[in-house]
Amino acid sequence: MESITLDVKGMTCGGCVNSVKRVLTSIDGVSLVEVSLDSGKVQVGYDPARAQPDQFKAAIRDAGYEVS
Ligand code: 9UX
Repeated sequence: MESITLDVKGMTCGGCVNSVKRVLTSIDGVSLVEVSLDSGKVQVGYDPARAQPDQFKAAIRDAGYEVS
């Protein structure tokens, strides 16, 4: 498993955390999602043969949050 940590802006409550977790977990090849509401850090563990960080960023943006 590979892991990347993304900086996400715009999560303001537990519902936002759950939304981000849900969209990321639904991506094929993602095996771990940890979200910190306080820091905005989102750690994604994934199989690089099946998933790519660009997909994670697109999914987070589609859900309505900013990611750098
Ligand atoms: Mo909480 Mo986030 O009510 O879009 S779910 S602010």
